[in-house]
Amino acid sequence: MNRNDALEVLEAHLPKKRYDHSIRVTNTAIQLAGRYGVAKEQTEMAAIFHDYAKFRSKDELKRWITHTHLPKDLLFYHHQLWHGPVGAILIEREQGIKDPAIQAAIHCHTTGKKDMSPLELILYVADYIEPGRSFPGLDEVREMANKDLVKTAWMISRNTIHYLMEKNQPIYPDTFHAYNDLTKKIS
Ligand code: DGI
Ligand code: FE
Ligand code: FE
Ligand code: FE
Repeated sequence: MNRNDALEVLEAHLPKKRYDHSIRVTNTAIQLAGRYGVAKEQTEMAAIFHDYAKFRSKDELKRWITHTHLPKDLLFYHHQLWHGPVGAILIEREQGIKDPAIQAAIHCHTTGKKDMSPLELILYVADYIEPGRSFPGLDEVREMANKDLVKTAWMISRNTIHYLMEKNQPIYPDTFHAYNDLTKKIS
């Protein structure tokens, strides 16, 4: 599938604001891919479709988790965490995109995980720093994204855990696994 076909498909599945976010994430991810030597085509597809399942109903997302190989512990956490794992499955079933690297990046884009590949790191980072986002501390993260991809992802996982704890939110294990693994890897 080329970029234009992919965007046309995406547009049919997302409201305008989320579609525009996806385009900004895609442009950001492609820049990072150039900087860090990651394949452009895979990066582009992963970014375009990363929020593909974001507007499915809670019931539908729950059904996909229940009836596929997806980890059942997701159901004990916030439904906000479900669209990545389900999206990774739906792009194959509905759009015929069967690339494990793309699917894995979409799967973990919200939480991160242990041992993320460069493509996975790029999507995780691009989703957080895309130019439409603004919150305290983001400038520092954007600056680091030009220098060190692992350190940037570490900052994001740390900020995310901090933010969730401030809100007394439960934290999914993969979010901690990302933080612990990245902490070991930063010098
Ligand atoms: O889909 P997007 O809004 O573009 O971004 P996303 O998929 O990264 O989702 C971000 C939200 O997910 C943000 O509000 C923080 C939340 N989140 C990330 N990790 C966890 C989490 N929420 C809970 N409850 N637990 C987590 O581990
Ligand atoms: Fe998302
Ligand atoms: Fe994110
Ligand atoms: Fe997103």
